[in-house]
Amino acid sequence: MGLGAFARAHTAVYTEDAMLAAGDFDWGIVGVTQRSDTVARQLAPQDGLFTVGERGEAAGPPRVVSSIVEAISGRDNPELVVERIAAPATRIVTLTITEKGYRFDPQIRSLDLADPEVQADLTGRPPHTAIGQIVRGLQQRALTGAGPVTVVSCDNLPGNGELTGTLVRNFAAALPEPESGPVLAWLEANVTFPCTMVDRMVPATTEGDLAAVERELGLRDEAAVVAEPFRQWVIEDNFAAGRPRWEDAGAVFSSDVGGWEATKLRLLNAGHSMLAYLGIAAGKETISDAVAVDSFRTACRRMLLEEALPSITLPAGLDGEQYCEEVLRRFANPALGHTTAKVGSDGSQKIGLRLLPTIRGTFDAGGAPTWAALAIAAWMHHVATTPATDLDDPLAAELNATLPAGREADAVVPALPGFRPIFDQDLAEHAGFRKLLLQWYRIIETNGTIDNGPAGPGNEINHG
Ligand code: CS2
Repeated sequence: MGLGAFARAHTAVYTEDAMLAAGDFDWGIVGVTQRSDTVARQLAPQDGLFTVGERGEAAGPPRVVSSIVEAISGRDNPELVVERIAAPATRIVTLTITEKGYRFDPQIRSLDLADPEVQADLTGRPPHTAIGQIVRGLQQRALTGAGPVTVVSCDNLPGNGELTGTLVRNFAAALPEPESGPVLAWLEANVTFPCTMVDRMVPATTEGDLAAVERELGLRDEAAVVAEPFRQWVIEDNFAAGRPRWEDAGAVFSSDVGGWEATKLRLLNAGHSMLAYLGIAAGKETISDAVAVDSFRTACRRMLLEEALPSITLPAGLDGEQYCEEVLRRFANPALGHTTAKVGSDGSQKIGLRLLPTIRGTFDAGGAPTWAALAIAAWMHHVATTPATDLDDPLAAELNATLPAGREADAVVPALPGFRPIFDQDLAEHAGFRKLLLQWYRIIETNGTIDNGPAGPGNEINHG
C-alpha cells in the first residue's frame, strides 16, 4: 500500500533481489496508490515495469524492476483493494504511506477517530484510509478462511509494527459490536505486525530525471525513480504466512529493530529536517546545497553528536559517530537533488518524532538542546512565514489557526508550542526550551540563516 518513489526504490527492489537470489519466483507485488492514481496510470501500460536509476558516488547502472505485477488506484477502486488484501494468495501487506497516512494521534499513539475519513470508513463505505482498507480486508479473510497474513509498516515511525497493530485494533474496536468482536479475535490469532527500519533517500522524480533515464535506457519510462546507492532494511522476523528471503537481498533480520529505528529517526531524519528548514530559510533548494553551508553542517553535526547520540540506546555493534558522519556524507550527495521543500513537507507529522525525543533527553540529562532547538525554531519560522495555502502539511489550517497575528519572535514562539498535535504540555511550558527558541527565532528573523563566508550575516549560528 503506497506506490510512491520510496516503495518502488526500496520494497520492490529488495523483493526482486530476494526472488533472484533465492530462485523463488512465487512472489509478486500488487501495488496500491493512496491519494492519487498517477503511479497506477504510469505503471499499467508498462506491465508494472519501472527503472531505478542510482545517483551519486558508486552508483550502479540503471535497472528495470519487475516485482510489481499489478498497480491499482486505491482511491478509485477501494473494493478491489479490500479484495486483494482478502485474497488467500496475499501473504504480506506492506505500507509505505508516509506518516500522515496512518491518521493517528502521536500523543496517545492511537487512531484519530475524529478524522472524518476514518469516521466515514467506520460507517461501512468502501474504505479510503489505509487502516480501514486493512481491517475490511482482514474481516473478509476471517469470513472466508483465507488464512493468516502479516502487516509490515515501512514508514519512519518509532515502533512502526506495534503502532500499526494498535491502529488496526483501534479501528476494529470502533466497529459496531456484531462486527468488532469477531475481527478482533481473528486478528489476534492470525495477524502479525513486525517492526522494520527502512532507509534509502529517494527524492520525488523530476522531468529531468525522466529525461536522464530515457537517455540511459533508450526508452521512455514514465514511472522511473532515482535514488541514492545506499539502502538498508532491518526487519523483525515475525511473519504469519511466510515471506520472501529478503536477507538474500541484504536485509537484516534483528530482534532490536526499535534501536535501529530510534537511531535512524533521531539521527538521519532529524538531521534531514533540520537542514531542510535551515535551507528553506536561506533559499537553498536541495539538502546537498544546505549541508554545503559550513554553519548548517556544523549545527547539524553538533546536534547529532552532542544531543541526539547521547540520548539513544544504539543497536549492539553500531558505531554512532561513524553513523553520523556517513549520514552527513549521504546528505551531501550532489547528484540526488533531494529538495528541502520535500523533506520539509508534512513537518507537523515529522518533527515531534524526529526532534523532540532529543530535546527531552538532553534536558533530562541536565543539558541544553541548543542545536535541536535551532531545528525547531527554523521549522517555526517556516510555518510562520509561509502563507497557509502554500504550506505543504496536512495540518496547515490548524497550524495557521494557532499562529498569532504577528509573525515576530515574541508572538510566534509563545504560540506554536501550544500546538498539541506536536508538543506536550511539559515541553510547551518548559522555560529553558522557550528561551532557546526565542533566541534562535530572533536570530533567524533578524539575520536570516545564511552564512556563506566568515563575514557573512547570520554567522551567529556558528557561535550558538
Ligand atoms: C526524509 C526521508 O522526506 C523526509 O522526511 O527525511 O524521506 C528520508 O529521505 C528517508 O527516511 C531516508 O531513508
